[in-house]
Amino acid sequence: MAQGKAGDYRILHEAALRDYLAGLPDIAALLGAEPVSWSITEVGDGNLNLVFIVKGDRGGIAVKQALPYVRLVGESWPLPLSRAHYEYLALSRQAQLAPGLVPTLLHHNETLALTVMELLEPHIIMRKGLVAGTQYPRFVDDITTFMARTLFFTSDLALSAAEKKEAIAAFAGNHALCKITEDLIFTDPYRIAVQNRWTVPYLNQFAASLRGDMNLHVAVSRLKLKFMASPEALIHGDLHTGSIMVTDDQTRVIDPEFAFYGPMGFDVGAVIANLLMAYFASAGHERSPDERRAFEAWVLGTVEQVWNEFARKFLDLWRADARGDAYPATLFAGETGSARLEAERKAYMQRLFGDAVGFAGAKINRRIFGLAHNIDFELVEDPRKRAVSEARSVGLARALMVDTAEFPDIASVTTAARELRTWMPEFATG
Ligand code: SR1
Ligand code: MG
Repeated sequence: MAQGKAGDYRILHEAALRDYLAGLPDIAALLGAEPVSWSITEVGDGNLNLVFIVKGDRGGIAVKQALPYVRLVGESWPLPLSRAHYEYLALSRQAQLAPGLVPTLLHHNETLALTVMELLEPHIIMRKGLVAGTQYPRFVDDITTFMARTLFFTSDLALSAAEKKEAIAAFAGNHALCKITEDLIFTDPYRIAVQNRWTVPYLNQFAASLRGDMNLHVAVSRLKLKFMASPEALIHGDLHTGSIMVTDDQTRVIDPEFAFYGPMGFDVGAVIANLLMAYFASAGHERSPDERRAFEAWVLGTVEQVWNEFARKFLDLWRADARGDAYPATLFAGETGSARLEAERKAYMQRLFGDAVGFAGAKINRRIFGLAHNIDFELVEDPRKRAVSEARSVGLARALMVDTAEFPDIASVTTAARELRTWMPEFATG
């Protein structure tokens, strides 16, 4: 890891980046030929950072540099460069715990807030594939391995109390990124906020409902508190389908700059929410009725398998690898003890499921009424059509958040989604 003097940070545009990389022998060797022949393209389409793809005649790399502000908004919204440090730390830990499921780290410079990683090619951002109606056969197995292993092995079920507290402390400084989540997901969509936007005029009434619905305000505030005050495990913190790169047979989780010790259900709920949004948005992308039925069935099947496989893998790890200080084995000796512990494991998973369901609802609403939207909906050009998909999603989101207990299992979530798929809001029929 390279370090310079604090204050030496500068934004590396093409020429400066070329010089910088040319000074890194391992990276230069990987790219090959003369630095002057390398192609350098800025491809970042996320909300925060610069991302470059650099290619030489031998190979390619991806370079990510944090900007001192939110890219989506501009310099008026400063953001600490330290997020690059937390992203590097999280990626390093995830690489140990879920090998092959995150990009390989090649170089990190703390001062420049810059990380060089393997170039993921021909991977694409999963969200783009879902918009196109592509099914990903490896996704369930890979994402559930990633979540089960990164969440289990950083929790009190696997770590000693001392290790766990040290780990919490190592990420505690990433609070500016947590604050973004606290504001943009758990607060702004439910109040008047300048950065909010939605599909006007169709969703005006829906936005007003979000602001006036006290049951929803209680639900989202409970979720916010859970997010702020539940350091259960090292969570990715932004595990949407834009943070996942895929091919037919590979999955890589990227961009953990929002990582901190938080509630496990936030990551699981993020994956479920983004699949549900892909499902509802699908109607807006079909060129003829029912054209995407097979894709939509795959998405809902995937939602079910994501939870079921995650829960199975997490429980298997708990049964086999519980070296942490929680649930001491000495308290659960003998047949009675092990039966009781097994029942407790199931109860734990049920609570985690409830958290994931609630967080999934909050993740949906933020993409429809908050600052940062997603292309699942945004690429539906006809605003009325887009609003229909969004309104169906919002209907499910409210139920997931307010009536969480009415969703005892993942099948009840997909059943509700399927029912809403044919619901027509008044603005669409009037
Ligand atoms: C101002 S940042 C907006 C969003 O982009 C990131 O991907 C996170 O989801 C964040 O909430
Ligand atoms: Mg990101």
